[in-house]
Amino acid sequence: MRVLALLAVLVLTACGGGQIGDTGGTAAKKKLVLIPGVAAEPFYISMECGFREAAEAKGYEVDVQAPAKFDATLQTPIVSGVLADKPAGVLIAPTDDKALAGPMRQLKDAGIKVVEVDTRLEDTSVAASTISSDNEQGGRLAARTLADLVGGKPGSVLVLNTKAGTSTTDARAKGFEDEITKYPDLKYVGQQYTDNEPDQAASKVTATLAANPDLVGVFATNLNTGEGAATGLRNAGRTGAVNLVGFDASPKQVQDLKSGVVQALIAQDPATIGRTGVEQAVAAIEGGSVRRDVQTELVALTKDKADEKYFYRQKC
Ligand code: T6T
Repeated sequence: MRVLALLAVLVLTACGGGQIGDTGGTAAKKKLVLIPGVAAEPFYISMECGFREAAEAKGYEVDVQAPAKFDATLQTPIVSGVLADKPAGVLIAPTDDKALAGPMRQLKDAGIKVVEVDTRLEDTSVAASTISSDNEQGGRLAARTLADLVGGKPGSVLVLNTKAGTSTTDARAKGFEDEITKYPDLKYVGQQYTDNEPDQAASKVTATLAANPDLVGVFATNLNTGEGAATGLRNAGRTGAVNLVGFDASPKQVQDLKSGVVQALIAQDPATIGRTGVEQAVAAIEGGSVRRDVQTELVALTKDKADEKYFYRQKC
């Protein structure tokens, strides 16, 4: 009896003090790591705010490690470093829907619960849960919003995309392309990739304007392309004449919306993506019920309808 009691004390001691479970001999830390797509960017900063708030409320230690650029070759070594640290869960926005599959599978194989936040892998067997906007629907909403703004005037329409292989922006472009065909007066001139660089977005807008003087609308599929497209229209002296619909709601994008350079923004809810990611990760770690897919809200903001609760943050 005494021996059993002593054993029970030893087991409890080994599992206590911020440790949980046992993954192959080493107890996992009661820790969650967030790996955003890129550092110091308002969409991911807002996500981080929701992540920190929810993780701390659940009593988990937190860490955030982001690549300096939205680039799979920079994000991959971060995933490998986190694997060595063995947290209980990782929330990650994979910057490429194929290239991150191997590194993320290594996390899963080590017993770490993986939750995708925002972007996702093509391979749906790695993550326990994915929290994201309905991006295809967001692209459709952008097309309808742009067509309404143009108001029946015939002309060309351009999509500025980021990098091929980014699940979210690829889905937005697809939704837009499908929907814009319903407006025969609008001639879709195709999508152009910008490598998620604002300068490239700016120069692609000015080049498209030179080749298509009848340009009446641009859909920029994310924050950087939107900020860059606004610069392009400014440089060409065509702000207001060409309707610009962006995705996301950074402080700069909101300022451009208010001053009439941007006509509409499709805003996401990154803080809720971060918060819900924590809830799903903790459920997976602690044996609760996990939802494989969770969709968060999207809303179209215009100058007259721009509630600040949708604006992204620069700091928590
Ligand atoms: O639009 C967001 C995010 O949803 C997308 O996956 C990548 O770009 C952003 O982070 C904005 O820059």
